[in-house]
Amino acid sequence: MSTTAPTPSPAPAPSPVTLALSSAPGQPEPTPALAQLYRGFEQELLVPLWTEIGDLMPPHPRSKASPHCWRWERLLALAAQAGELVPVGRGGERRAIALANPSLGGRPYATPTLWAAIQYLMPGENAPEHRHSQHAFRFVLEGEGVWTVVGGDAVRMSRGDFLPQAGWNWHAHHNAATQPMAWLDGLDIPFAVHTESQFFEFGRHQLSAAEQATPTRSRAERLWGHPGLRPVSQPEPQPASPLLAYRWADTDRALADQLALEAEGHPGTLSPGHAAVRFTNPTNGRDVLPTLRTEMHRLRAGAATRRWREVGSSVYQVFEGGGRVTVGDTAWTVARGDLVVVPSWVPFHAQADDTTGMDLFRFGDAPIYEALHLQRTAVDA
Ligand code: GTQ
Ligand code: FE2
Repeated sequence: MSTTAPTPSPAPAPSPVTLALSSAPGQPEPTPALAQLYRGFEQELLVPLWTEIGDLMPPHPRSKASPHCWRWERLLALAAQAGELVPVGRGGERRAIALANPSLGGRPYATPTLWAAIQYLMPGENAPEHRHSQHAFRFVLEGEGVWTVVGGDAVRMSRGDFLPQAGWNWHAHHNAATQPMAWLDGLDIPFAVHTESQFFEFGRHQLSAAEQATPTRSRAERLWGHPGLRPVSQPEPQPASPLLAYRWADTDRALADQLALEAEGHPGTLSPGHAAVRFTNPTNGRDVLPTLRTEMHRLRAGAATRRWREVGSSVYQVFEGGGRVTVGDTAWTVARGDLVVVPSWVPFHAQADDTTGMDLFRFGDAPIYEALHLQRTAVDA
């Protein structure tokens, strides 16, 4: 007969609700009767509004996230080390290293809604096929040689290219070059965590030879990548862009044209010396992904953005040039590749170097707020 030591009965769990008596304005004086009332609330798991209202209903958003800047040089060095030490394959899925906002408890969240990561693939490596409900994109700061295969369509990735990848599409990446390659991933992973809406499936371990091809132009670009021209066979609006690559040559020309038009005295720029374009879904003219807004901004040498704040958060990456970026009370001198996060309702301002100007890639969660009619913008200066 086996004997087991009697297990001591566990101590009663402390109530998750603890209410503090307060003598704040408008609050009753602490008395034994009031203390007893509050103990009654705790025991029944009840919380009165009057002790919480300042936190629950502030006059404007007060983000838990902090403004922060990550240096590309450091990210790239660590990603290269990971390339030597950590294999990429089924299970871990991706050699992606995420920015963790210093005020979000060490979770891999750049902001409360946005994931931003550097992904790194060694020559000849394959990141296995999978799909997830989270929406994603790649933005390429430098390098080439990786193809991302979305729904069997191999899409080249080169410097300055923007590659959206709507949720639930199968995707894999392979490096067909002799050099390692790094790029920026943006996803709505934290948003999906908070909304408890995640789905994920593993795909095949090996792509077919045809899918491992390295065409210059993807099928998606051949069908959808013609400015102002929609295939008549595709009349239905789609919730996310079917165009799988937005090439740097096109983005660059659009920005250069805005600044040239301004110099000739014509409208086009967002504010003096500040050109900006948004990546859009060619089937409906709206944001490229249902949850993510993505833009490229160009500041002429010495020019500055307006100072503005918005509901929702953003991540900026310096693509070229440099300058000074201010978020709330913090300012950084930034150079190519550096990343800055802007929490909700914290003012943003950028000023380009006098000699180089500055190109800034931006992504944010604005479509979520717009869909719910929660967006607000204030231009401070
Ligand atoms: O490349 O498929 O940074 O699924 C995070 C999740 C990249 C990807 C990330 C992902 C991917
Ligand atoms: Fe993925």
